[in-house]
Parts: sequence; C-alpha cells; structure tokens
Amino acid sequence: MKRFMVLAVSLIVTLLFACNNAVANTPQRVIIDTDPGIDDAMAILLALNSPELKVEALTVVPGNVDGRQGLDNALKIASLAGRCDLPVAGGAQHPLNQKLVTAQYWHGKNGLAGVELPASRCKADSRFGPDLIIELVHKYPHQVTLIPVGPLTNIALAVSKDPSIVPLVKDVVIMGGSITGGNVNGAAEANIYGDPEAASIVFNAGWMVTMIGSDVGERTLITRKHLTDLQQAHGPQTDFIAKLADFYITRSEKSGYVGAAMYDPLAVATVIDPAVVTLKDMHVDVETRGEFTRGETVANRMGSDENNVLHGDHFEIDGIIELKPNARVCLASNAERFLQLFISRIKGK
Ligand SMILES: [Ca+2]
Repeated sequence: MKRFMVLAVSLIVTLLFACNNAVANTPQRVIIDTDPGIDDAMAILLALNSPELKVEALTVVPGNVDGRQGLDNALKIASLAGRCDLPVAGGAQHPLNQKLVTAQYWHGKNGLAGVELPASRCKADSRFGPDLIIELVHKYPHQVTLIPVGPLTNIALAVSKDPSIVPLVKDVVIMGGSITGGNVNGAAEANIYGDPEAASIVFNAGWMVTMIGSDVGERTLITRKHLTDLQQAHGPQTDFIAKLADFYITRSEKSGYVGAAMYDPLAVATVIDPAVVTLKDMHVDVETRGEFTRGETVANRMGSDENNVLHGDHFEIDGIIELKPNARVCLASNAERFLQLFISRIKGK
C-alpha cells in the first residue's frame, strides 16, 4: 500500500511537471496594434521570429504615419516575413479628439526610413481593427496579450464598444508614456500625446496595463556596435532591419543620442522575456487638459494622495487616500540582454 502511494504521488508530480512545461512551452497569443514606424517594424519582426509568441493579428493605427500608409507598411512587413496568413487590419483613421500628428521627421518619408520594400503579396483583412481585437479576445478568453505600440485609439475604441473584453484580456503591454519627462516635449511621450483621450480610456478601463515608457526606451539603445553585428548577417529581414537601424541611429545621433531608442521592440521583448524589464505597480493618470502637460502620464510613486480637507479658511491634511494601482510601470531595462535577444532573433532571417 505504501509503495502504491509513493508511486501514485510520483506519477502525479511527474504529470504536474509535464503540464507546467506544456504551459511554459505554449506560445502566447498576442495582437500588435501598430503605427509602422521604424521601431514598429523592428517590434513586429522580433515578434514574428520568436517562438514564444503566436501573433494573432496586426491592427494598424495612425501615428508615425497616416492610417493608409501604416496599413501598406504593415502588409509589406508581413509579406517580407512570409506571413500572409496573418490578419492585418486597418483601424481608426484619426485620433478620438484631435488632429493626427505624424512623425516622418524620425521615421523617414514612408515611415520606414525611405526603404522601399517589394510590393506586398498579402491582402488587408476586411475587418475593422478594433472589431478584430474584440473578436479575437472572445475567441481566446484569458489568452490574448495586447501589445499597443502606437497611439491608443484602436484599443480605446475596442474597449468602449465592448467593455466585456477587459477581464478577458491576459495583459496589455503598452509602449507609451513616461514617468520622467516626455519625448515630444517636457511632459508627453509621443503615443500618449498622439491621442490623450484614448490613452485615458485605456488606462482607466479596469485592467492592469504594463507601461513600457519612452524614458526606459531611451536607455535601451541600439548602437553602431549592434548595427555592425546585424550587417554581418544577411537575409531579407536582416538587411531590412539593418537599413532601418542605420537610418534611425544616424537620426538619433543628430539629436545627441549615442544610439537609437528601442521603444516598441522593448514592449514585445517584455512579453517574450519578462526578465528584460523591472516593473513597479503604480496608479497612473493621463493628463488631458494641462497647458504644458497634455498627454503626460502622471504616475503616483507612493500609492496614495494626501486627503486635504477644508478647515475654515484653509485646508489641512486629513490622512491619505490609498490609490489602486492600474499599471505595472517599467522602471528599468536590461539593455544588453534585450539587444542580444533582438539581434539573435533578427539575424539570419
Ligand atoms: Ca510605434
């Protein structure tokens, strides 16, 4: 009897271990919502070349380029990767409540450093991007991680149209925001600045988002050393990424950086290998009205606000108000670990 028990227990332990391994080896379903964009292209190809991820769709949002150019770019990138099986859908054509701000200044005239990829063999999916997001989240409940790496317009439209997706999404890993100053101006990061109302909807939707901000992206640089490494390998994807990196590093050097900020790829890498970043739970609000701060992500480091109560002609601090965190905010990255991952996945492709 005792021997039987030992056997039974060891069998259960073995099965549990096997199950755990199976879970660990199952690729994570992700949807990349993108405004391609040099670093978007890098992020998409990192994802498509990583066995840890199963990219279920690319949805396109206006940002770095307009929606039409963005869809064209996304289709060409999918085609380059030989992935015409992947749904690539257009979405919103403008921000919720302001005019579109595009960024050819950083990304070149076509958003892809002026590099002309071959015409796409892939066709656009006819579904509206936010609807496709809703459909996939319901199809795979608790399994889909959204990776928005552009303005949050499409995600805001999806969550506004169908709030029931909120508890069904596994994670929302956003490239956007900053807790130490912006990259558009003193306060705002470009993706949040591009549609602050949408960002406010997404941060307040009731889920925990993971926020990979520009401040950390700017400490996660692809440098000439990495470029040389990429240039030594050849393949259609590697050659394309090397050209983008060369343009992007040159542009960044003109602005005083020693390399180019790997904003969007770092968000994708966070899903592949969470050890590339350090996160801290915080409550984050999005400023939509400030004179100098519209589009700023205002993070509370302490988890509380002072409760100031009116006493006669003045206020007094009457204890504190605890705040519920709504974001896992990225404080730091392991840049070399990330760049090794990025370059090894791109090389030879
Ligand atoms: Ca982007």
